Amino acid sequence: MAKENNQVTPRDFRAGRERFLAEVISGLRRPQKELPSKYFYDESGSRLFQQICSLDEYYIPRTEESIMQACIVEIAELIGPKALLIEYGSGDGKKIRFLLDHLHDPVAYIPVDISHELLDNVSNELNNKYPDLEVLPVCADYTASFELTYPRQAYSRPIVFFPGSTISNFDPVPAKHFLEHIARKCAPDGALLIGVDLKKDTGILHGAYNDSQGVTAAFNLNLLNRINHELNSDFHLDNFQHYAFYNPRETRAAMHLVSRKKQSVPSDGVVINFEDGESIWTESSYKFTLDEFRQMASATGFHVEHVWTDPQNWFSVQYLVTR
Ligand code: AVJ
Repeated sequence: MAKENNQVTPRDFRAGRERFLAEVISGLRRPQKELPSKYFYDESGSRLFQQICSLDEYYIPRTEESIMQACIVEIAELIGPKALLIEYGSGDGKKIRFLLDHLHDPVAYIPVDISHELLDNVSNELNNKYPDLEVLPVCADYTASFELTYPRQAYSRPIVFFPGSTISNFDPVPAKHFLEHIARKCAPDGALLIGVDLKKDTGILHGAYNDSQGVTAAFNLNLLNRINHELNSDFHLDNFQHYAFYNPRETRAAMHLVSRKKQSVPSDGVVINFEDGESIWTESSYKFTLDEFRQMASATGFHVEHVWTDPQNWFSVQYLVTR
Protein backbone atom coordinates (compact mmCIF):
# COMPACT_ATOMS: atom_id res chain seq x y z
CA MET A 1 0.00 0.00 0.00
CA ALA A 2 3.00 2.28 0.41
CA LYS A 3 3.36 4.97 -2.18
CA GLU A 4 7.18 4.73 -2.31
CA ASN A 5 8.45 3.81 -5.80
CA ASN A 6 5.02 4.71 -7.11
CA GLN A 7 3.98 1.07 -6.68
CA VAL A 8 0.79 -0.16 -5.07
CA THR A 9 0.21 -3.76 -4.15
CA PRO A 10 -3.36 -5.03 -3.81
CA ARG A 11 -4.46 -6.58 -0.53
CA ASP A 12 -5.35 -10.13 -1.44
CA PHE A 13 -8.51 -11.87 -0.20
CA ARG A 14 -8.84 -14.30 -3.11
CA ALA A 15 -10.40 -17.64 -2.34
CA GLY A 16 -8.03 -20.55 -2.80
CA ARG A 17 -8.34 -23.54 -5.07
CA GLU A 18 -10.21 -25.40 -2.31
CA ARG A 19 -13.19 -23.08 -2.35
CA PHE A 20 -13.26 -22.96 -6.17
CA LEU A 21 -13.23 -26.76 -6.30
CA ALA A 22 -15.93 -27.08 -3.62
CA GLU A 23 -18.23 -24.65 -5.46
CA VAL A 24 -17.64 -26.35 -8.82
CA ILE A 25 -18.28 -29.87 -7.55
CA SER A 26 -21.36 -28.94 -5.54
CA GLY A 27 -22.75 -26.94 -8.48
CA LEU A 28 -22.21 -29.83 -10.89
CA ARG A 29 -23.91 -32.28 -8.52
CA ARG A 30 -27.23 -30.46 -8.56
CA PRO A 31 -30.15 -31.74 -10.63
CA GLN A 32 -29.81 -28.57 -12.75
CA LYS A 33 -26.03 -28.33 -12.95
CA GLU A 34 -24.70 -24.84 -12.36
CA LEU A 35 -21.47 -22.88 -11.99
CA PRO A 36 -21.08 -19.44 -10.36
CA SER A 37 -20.63 -16.70 -12.96
CA LYS A 38 -18.00 -14.92 -10.83
CA TYR A 39 -15.52 -17.59 -12.00
CA PHE A 40 -15.68 -16.35 -15.60
CA TYR A 41 -13.08 -13.72 -14.84
CA ASP A 42 -9.67 -15.37 -14.96
CA GLU A 43 -7.09 -13.67 -17.20
CA SER A 44 -8.52 -14.91 -20.50
CA GLY A 45 -12.08 -14.51 -19.25
CA SER A 46 -11.43 -10.88 -18.30
CA ARG A 47 -9.92 -10.30 -21.73
CA LEU A 48 -12.91 -11.91 -23.46
CA PHE A 49 -15.25 -9.77 -21.36
CA GLN A 50 -13.41 -6.65 -22.52
CA GLN A 51 -13.95 -7.88 -26.08
CA ILE A 52 -17.68 -8.39 -25.40
CA CYS A 53 -17.79 -4.79 -24.20
CA SER A 54 -16.68 -3.54 -27.61
CA LEU A 55 -19.32 -5.49 -29.57
CA ASP A 56 -22.13 -3.56 -31.24
CA GLU A 57 -24.69 -6.10 -30.07
CA TYR A 58 -23.64 -5.73 -26.43
CA TYR A 59 -25.34 -2.39 -25.81
CA ILE A 60 -24.53 -2.00 -22.10
CA PRO A 61 -21.10 -0.28 -22.05
CA ARG A 62 -21.78 2.28 -24.75
CA THR A 63 -25.26 3.08 -23.43
CA GLU A 64 -23.98 3.49 -19.89
CA GLU A 65 -21.12 5.65 -21.12
CA SER A 66 -23.47 7.92 -23.07
CA ILE A 67 -25.63 8.37 -19.97
CA MET A 68 -22.60 9.10 -17.80
CA GLN A 69 -21.35 11.67 -20.26
CA ALA A 70 -24.70 13.40 -20.33
CA CYS A 71 -25.08 13.60 -16.54
CA ILE A 72 -21.52 13.84 -15.23
CA VAL A 73 -21.83 17.48 -14.15
CA GLU A 74 -24.89 16.64 -12.07
CA ILE A 75 -23.17 13.58 -10.65
CA ALA A 76 -20.09 15.57 -9.68
CA GLU A 77 -22.33 18.11 -7.94
CA LEU A 78 -24.22 15.44 -6.00
CA ILE A 79 -21.02 13.73 -4.90
CA GLY A 80 -19.28 16.98 -3.98
CA PRO A 81 -15.60 17.50 -3.14
CA LYS A 82 -13.15 15.16 -1.41
CA ALA A 83 -15.04 11.89 -1.85
CA LEU A 84 -13.75 8.41 -1.13
CA LEU A 85 -14.58 6.22 -4.14
CA ILE A 86 -15.06 2.48 -3.72
CA GLU A 87 -15.62 0.47 -6.89
CA TYR A 88 -16.87 -3.11 -6.96
CA GLY A 89 -15.57 -4.84 -10.09
CA SER A 90 -13.13 -2.18 -11.29
CA GLY A 91 -12.13 -4.20 -14.38
CA ASP A 92 -9.91 -2.30 -16.80
CA GLY A 93 -10.46 1.00 -14.95
CA LYS A 94 -11.95 2.82 -17.91
CA LYS A 95 -15.08 3.96 -16.10
CA ILE A 96 -13.34 5.26 -13.00
CA ARG A 97 -10.96 7.35 -15.09
CA PHE A 98 -13.92 9.19 -16.53
CA LEU A 99 -15.31 9.81 -13.03
CA LEU A 100 -11.94 10.87 -11.61
CA ASP A 101 -11.49 13.36 -14.42
CA HIS A 102 -14.79 15.07 -13.57
CA LEU A 103 -15.19 14.84 -9.79
CA HIS A 104 -14.10 17.65 -7.49
CA ASP A 105 -10.88 16.71 -5.77
CA PRO A 106 -11.49 13.03 -4.92
CA VAL A 107 -9.33 11.91 -1.99
CA ALA A 108 -8.99 8.16 -2.46
CA TYR A 109 -10.00 5.26 -4.66
CA ILE A 110 -10.50 1.67 -3.51
CA PRO A 111 -10.87 -0.68 -6.50
CA VAL A 112 -12.15 -4.14 -5.61
CA ASP A 113 -11.73 -6.80 -8.28
CA ILE A 114 -11.37 -10.57 -8.58
CA SER A 115 -8.75 -10.30 -11.35
CA HIS A 116 -5.32 -9.66 -9.84
CA GLU A 117 -3.66 -8.76 -13.13
CA LEU A 118 -6.18 -6.06 -14.07
CA LEU A 119 -6.24 -4.69 -10.54
CA ASP A 120 -2.48 -4.41 -10.38
CA ASN A 121 -2.24 -2.64 -13.76
CA VAL A 122 -5.10 -0.25 -13.06
CA SER A 123 -3.82 0.65 -9.58
CA ASN A 124 -0.35 1.47 -10.78
CA GLU A 125 -1.60 3.46 -13.76
CA LEU A 126 -3.94 5.55 -11.60
CA ASN A 127 -1.29 6.00 -8.96
CA ASN A 128 0.97 7.58 -11.54
CA LYS A 129 -1.71 9.56 -13.34
CA TYR A 130 -3.32 11.02 -10.19
CA PRO A 131 -0.49 11.69 -7.72
CA ASP A 132 -2.81 13.25 -5.12
CA LEU A 133 -5.17 10.28 -5.11
CA GLU A 134 -4.67 7.53 -2.54
CA VAL A 135 -5.16 4.21 -4.40
CA LEU A 136 -5.94 1.29 -2.09
CA PRO A 137 -6.66 -1.83 -4.19
CA VAL A 138 -8.31 -4.95 -2.82
CA CYS A 139 -8.24 -8.25 -4.70
CA ALA A 140 -11.33 -10.14 -3.65
CA ASP A 141 -14.48 -11.94 -4.61
CA TYR A 142 -16.73 -9.20 -3.28
CA THR A 143 -19.55 -11.67 -2.63
CA ALA A 144 -17.31 -13.24 0.04
CA SER A 145 -15.67 -11.55 3.03
CA PHE A 146 -12.89 -9.00 2.69
CA GLU A 147 -11.77 -5.77 4.28
CA LEU A 148 -11.20 -2.33 2.84
CA THR A 149 -8.18 -0.25 3.75
CA TYR A 150 -9.43 3.25 4.47
CA PRO A 151 -7.40 6.31 3.42
CA ARG A 152 -5.13 8.34 5.68
CA GLN A 153 -6.52 11.66 4.48
CA ALA A 154 -9.90 12.92 5.62
CA TYR A 155 -12.72 12.46 3.14
CA SER A 156 -16.21 13.93 2.88
CA ARG A 157 -18.20 10.75 2.21
CA PRO A 158 -17.86 7.26 0.78
CA ILE A 159 -19.28 6.78 -2.71
CA VAL A 160 -19.70 3.20 -3.88
CA PHE A 161 -19.50 2.87 -7.68
CA PHE A 162 -21.06 -0.30 -9.08
CA PRO A 163 -21.40 0.20 -12.84
CA GLY A 164 -22.16 -2.09 -15.77
CA SER A 165 -25.26 -3.64 -14.19
CA THR A 166 -23.20 -6.29 -12.44
CA ILE A 167 -26.09 -6.30 -9.94
CA SER A 168 -27.88 -8.25 -12.72
CA ASN A 169 -25.85 -11.35 -11.90
CA PHE A 170 -27.41 -11.68 -8.43
CA ASP A 171 -30.63 -13.60 -7.80
CA PRO A 172 -33.22 -11.44 -5.98
CA VAL A 173 -32.38 -12.50 -2.40
CA PRO A 174 -28.56 -12.23 -2.73
CA ALA A 175 -29.07 -8.94 -4.61
CA LYS A 176 -30.93 -7.57 -1.62
CA HIS A 177 -28.21 -8.77 0.75
CA PHE A 178 -25.51 -7.26 -1.41
CA LEU A 179 -27.27 -3.89 -1.51
CA GLU A 180 -27.61 -4.09 2.29
CA HIS A 181 -23.86 -4.70 2.53
CA ILE A 182 -23.22 -1.65 0.35
CA ALA A 183 -25.67 0.45 2.38
CA ARG A 184 -23.61 -0.30 5.49
CA LYS A 185 -20.45 0.90 3.68
CA CYS A 186 -22.29 4.08 2.63
CA ALA A 187 -23.97 4.97 5.92
CA PRO A 188 -24.58 7.52 7.25
CA ASP A 189 -24.16 10.04 4.43
CA GLY A 190 -22.54 8.19 1.54
CA ALA A 191 -24.14 7.13 -1.73
CA LEU A 192 -24.24 4.36 -4.30
CA LEU A 193 -23.78 5.19 -7.99
CA ILE A 194 -25.02 2.12 -9.83
CA GLY A 195 -25.69 1.03 -13.42
CA VAL A 196 -28.93 -0.92 -13.80
CA ASP A 197 -29.98 -2.66 -17.00
CA LEU A 198 -33.61 -2.25 -18.03
CA LYS A 199 -36.23 -4.46 -19.68
CA LYS A 200 -36.37 -4.02 -23.43
CA ASP A 201 -37.22 -5.71 -26.70
CA THR A 202 -36.42 -9.43 -26.34
CA GLY A 203 -34.70 -9.50 -29.75
CA ILE A 204 -32.16 -6.91 -28.58
CA LEU A 205 -31.53 -8.96 -25.44
CA HIS A 206 -31.16 -12.15 -27.44
CA GLY A 207 -28.56 -10.54 -29.70
CA ALA A 208 -26.60 -9.17 -26.74
CA TYR A 209 -25.94 -12.70 -25.43
CA ASN A 210 -25.64 -14.39 -28.85
CA ASP A 211 -23.25 -12.12 -30.68
CA SER A 212 -22.48 -12.94 -34.29
CA GLN A 213 -18.72 -13.20 -33.72
CA GLY A 214 -19.10 -15.83 -31.01
CA VAL A 215 -17.21 -13.86 -28.37
CA THR A 216 -19.89 -14.47 -25.73
CA ALA A 217 -19.79 -18.19 -26.60
CA ALA A 218 -16.01 -18.20 -26.13
CA PHE A 219 -16.42 -16.32 -22.82
CA ASN A 220 -18.92 -18.92 -21.61
CA LEU A 221 -16.83 -21.91 -22.74
CA ASN A 222 -13.67 -20.42 -21.21
CA LEU A 223 -15.10 -21.32 -17.80
CA LEU A 224 -14.59 -25.01 -18.66
CA ASN A 225 -11.07 -24.24 -19.81
CA ARG A 226 -10.34 -22.56 -16.50
CA ILE A 227 -11.73 -25.55 -14.59
CA ASN A 228 -9.54 -27.87 -16.69
CA HIS A 229 -6.42 -25.85 -15.89
CA GLU A 230 -6.99 -24.96 -12.28
CA LEU A 231 -8.96 -27.97 -11.05
CA ASN A 232 -7.40 -30.80 -12.97
CA SER A 233 -10.49 -31.59 -15.03
CA ASP A 234 -10.97 -32.93 -18.51
CA PHE A 235 -13.81 -31.02 -20.17
CA HIS A 236 -13.62 -31.23 -23.96
CA LEU A 237 -14.83 -27.83 -25.13
CA ASP A 238 -15.95 -29.25 -28.49
CA ASN A 239 -18.48 -31.34 -26.62
CA PHE A 240 -20.31 -28.32 -25.17
CA GLN A 241 -22.33 -25.61 -26.81
CA HIS A 242 -23.09 -22.03 -25.74
CA TYR A 243 -26.82 -21.45 -25.26
CA ALA A 244 -28.28 -18.11 -24.14
CA PHE A 245 -31.85 -16.83 -24.09
CA TYR A 246 -34.02 -14.22 -22.42
CA ASN A 247 -36.88 -15.51 -20.33
CA PRO A 248 -39.44 -12.68 -20.07
CA ARG A 249 -41.41 -14.40 -17.32
CA GLU A 250 -38.34 -14.69 -15.11
CA THR A 251 -37.12 -11.30 -16.39
CA ARG A 252 -33.59 -12.54 -16.90
CA ALA A 253 -31.20 -13.63 -19.61
CA ALA A 254 -29.61 -16.99 -18.83
CA MET A 255 -26.48 -18.59 -20.24
CA HIS A 256 -25.95 -22.33 -20.33
CA LEU A 257 -23.36 -24.79 -21.64
CA VAL A 258 -25.18 -27.68 -23.28
CA SER A 259 -23.61 -31.12 -23.53
CA ARG A 260 -23.60 -32.24 -27.17
CA LYS A 261 -23.67 -35.92 -26.15
CA LYS A 262 -23.85 -38.37 -23.27
CA GLN A 263 -20.43 -38.11 -21.63
CA SER A 264 -18.46 -38.50 -18.40
CA VAL A 265 -15.96 -35.86 -17.36
CA PRO A 266 -13.23 -36.65 -14.82
CA SER A 267 -12.82 -33.75 -12.43
CA ASP A 268 -10.21 -33.88 -9.68
CA GLY A 269 -10.90 -37.49 -8.71
CA VAL A 270 -14.68 -37.40 -9.20
CA VAL A 271 -16.61 -38.07 -12.39
CA ILE A 272 -19.40 -35.81 -13.62
CA ASN A 273 -21.94 -37.46 -15.91
CA PHE A 274 -23.86 -35.62 -18.62
CA GLU A 275 -26.87 -36.73 -20.61
CA ASP A 276 -27.06 -35.69 -24.25
CA GLY A 277 -28.54 -32.18 -24.18
CA GLU A 278 -28.07 -31.68 -20.43
CA SER A 279 -26.90 -28.19 -19.51
CA ILE A 280 -24.78 -26.33 -16.99
CA TRP A 281 -26.38 -23.02 -16.04
CA THR A 282 -23.52 -20.51 -15.92
CA GLU A 283 -25.10 -17.06 -15.62
CA SER A 284 -28.25 -15.09 -14.94
CA SER A 285 -28.61 -11.47 -15.97
CA TYR A 286 -31.72 -9.85 -14.52
CA LYS A 287 -33.43 -6.94 -16.26
CA PHE A 288 -35.46 -4.40 -14.30
CA THR A 289 -38.11 -1.75 -14.69
CA LEU A 290 -37.30 1.46 -12.82
CA ASP A 291 -40.13 0.63 -10.43
CA GLU A 292 -38.89 -2.87 -9.71
CA PHE A 293 -35.41 -1.63 -8.96
CA ARG A 294 -36.70 1.19 -6.76
CA GLN A 295 -38.73 -1.30 -4.74
CA MET A 296 -35.77 -3.61 -4.26
CA ALA A 297 -33.51 -0.70 -3.28
CA SER A 298 -35.93 0.76 -0.77
CA ALA A 299 -36.20 -2.63 0.94
CA THR A 300 -32.46 -2.38 1.70
CA GLY A 301 -32.16 1.02 3.35
CA PHE A 302 -31.52 2.97 0.17
CA HIS A 303 -33.50 5.80 -1.31
CA VAL A 304 -33.27 6.36 -5.08
CA GLU A 305 -32.45 10.05 -5.34
CA HIS A 306 -31.69 10.37 -9.05
CA VAL A 307 -32.19 8.26 -12.17
CA TRP A 308 -30.72 9.01 -15.56
CA THR A 309 -31.56 6.97 -18.67
CA ASP A 310 -30.72 7.03 -22.36
CA PRO A 311 -33.38 8.24 -24.84
CA GLN A 312 -34.41 4.63 -25.62
CA ASN A 313 -34.71 3.68 -21.93
CA TRP A 314 -32.37 0.74 -22.39
CA PHE A 315 -30.19 1.40 -19.36
CA SER A 316 -30.11 3.53 -16.23
CA VAL A 317 -27.55 5.14 -13.99
CA GLN A 318 -28.91 5.69 -10.50
CA TYR A 319 -27.80 7.64 -7.45
CA LEU A 320 -28.96 6.03 -4.21
CA VAL A 321 -28.52 7.50 -0.74
CA THR A 322 -28.91 5.86 2.65
CA ARG A 323 -31.73 7.07 4.81
C1 AVJ B 1 -21.30 -7.91 -16.28
C2 AVJ B 1 -23.14 -9.14 -15.47
C3 AVJ B 1 -23.50 -7.08 -16.59
O1 AVJ B 1 -24.92 -9.88 -17.61
O2 AVJ B 1 -24.62 -8.56 -19.29
C4 AVJ B 1 -21.97 -10.21 -20.69
C5 AVJ B 1 -21.94 -10.19 -18.09
N1 AVJ B 1 -22.38 -12.06 -19.71
N2 AVJ B 1 -22.18 -11.13 -21.63
C6 AVJ B 1 -24.21 -9.16 -18.31
C7 AVJ B 1 -22.09 -10.79 -19.47
C8 AVJ B 1 -22.43 -12.26 -21.03
C9 AVJ B 1 -22.75 -8.95 -17.91
N3 AVJ B 1 -22.66 -8.30 -16.57
